[in-house]
Amino acid sequence: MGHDIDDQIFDQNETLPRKELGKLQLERLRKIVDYAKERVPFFREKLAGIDGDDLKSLDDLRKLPFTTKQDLRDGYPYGFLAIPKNEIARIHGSSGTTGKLTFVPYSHNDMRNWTNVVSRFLVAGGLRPGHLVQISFGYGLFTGGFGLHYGIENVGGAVVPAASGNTERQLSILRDLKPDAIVCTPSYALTIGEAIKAHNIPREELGLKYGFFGGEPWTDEMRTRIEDDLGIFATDNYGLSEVIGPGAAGECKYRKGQHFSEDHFLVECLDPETLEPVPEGQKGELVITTLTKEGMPVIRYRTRDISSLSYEPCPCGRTGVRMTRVTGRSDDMLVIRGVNVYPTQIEEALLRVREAAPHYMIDVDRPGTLDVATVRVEILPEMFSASMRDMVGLRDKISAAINSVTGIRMEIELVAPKTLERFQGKAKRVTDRRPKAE
Ligand code: DLL
Repeated sequence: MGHDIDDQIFDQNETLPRKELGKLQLERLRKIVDYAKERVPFFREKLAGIDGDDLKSLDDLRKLPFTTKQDLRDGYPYGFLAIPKNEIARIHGSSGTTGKLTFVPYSHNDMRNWTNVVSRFLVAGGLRPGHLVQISFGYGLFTGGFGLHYGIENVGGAVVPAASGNTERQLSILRDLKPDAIVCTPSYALTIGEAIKAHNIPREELGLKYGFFGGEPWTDEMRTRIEDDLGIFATDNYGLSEVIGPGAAGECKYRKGQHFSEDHFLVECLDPETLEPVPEGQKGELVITTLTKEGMPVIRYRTRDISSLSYEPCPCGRTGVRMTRVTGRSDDMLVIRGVNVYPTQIEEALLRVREAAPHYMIDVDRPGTLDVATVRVEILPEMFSASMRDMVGLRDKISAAINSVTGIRMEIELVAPKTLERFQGKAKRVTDRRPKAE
């Protein structure tokens, strides 16, 4: 399906030769540093002694201090607002994984730029004028629904703002309106795929062609499953509210990483411990500087997202650096008996075992001195009446698959089909009951 997509490019900035891009970035970086200093007390203090003009090359970015989620929280509610209140066009918010809300104000220009960067990945992944798109993301403070909505309309597509939840109604919309594309989190796509199967709806009856998924980590194995279930070509897109929302980066049809919109977002990949750049292709934390944001600029924002960058040219002609799939947030990483494990690794392992459903939960305990990780996995309905021996065999198979991906043994608990929670937005799969370190 991806081969059918012609090589349309939405915005010529996507193909700027890297030298020119670098010039544009430096020019914008200088401006945003002065702008942020002038308008936001936090940056005035943090950037004391550095002016835009002091930045002679992009490497000088490393002289600038970081901004963290905690800094944004400390500035709640309006501490990072860089425009007069009556110039705000929209406010979104993010509660993050820990629950405390931060607000993100946009200027009218920010809204235009946001719409533009979302349009880029939509076109890159197959959206064309005239397509009908079902948006099954939440609409609200979450940036997913509104962000994609404006982008789709800007490309010339039409939107069914289904919002997330009420899976039965999602199916009616899919079946009756026959949208060309669907937008949601990968875990909700899995839930919808499961409902389609449960109703025995043939994929061909749906007419879906494309899926644009983002908002949470997922694996290539999960992509294959979703594509099979829905009969689509699926692309990944990345972003975070503090920076803009969806649109920071997205895949093209070659799906060899997500192209960053580097004319708007300057991205670094740093070792989270030393905060020094990691070599190209190696994993590190993405750190993003907004180059054009007016409402709430951020400088060297520590995303906590672990990925790697590739500057290799891409056959699509886009020159924006590509990030690999986010393995997970550094704060989602579990350290189990000293080994680092991401929930996506469990997903990858489970999707290799045909008889297991990709629905799982991870519980971590420390009953004595050692960590015990238990993965609860649903079996497929057709396995439900299998013999004890088959069940034991399946448990061993899952355990071996997890061991080969993560390098550690986990307890496997098989549970009946459709008993684990289904997600409509971002999945929450980990319960860590270990005592917190002091
Ligand atoms: O999730 C923005 C978004 C919405 C992106 C819809 C794409 C589609 P937040 O709610 O602030 O914003 O959450 C941001 O979600 O730091 C990542 O940890 C994670 N995330 C977002 N997209 C991806 C992705 C939106 N494609 C946080 N792959 C980020 C992996 C993702 N993780």
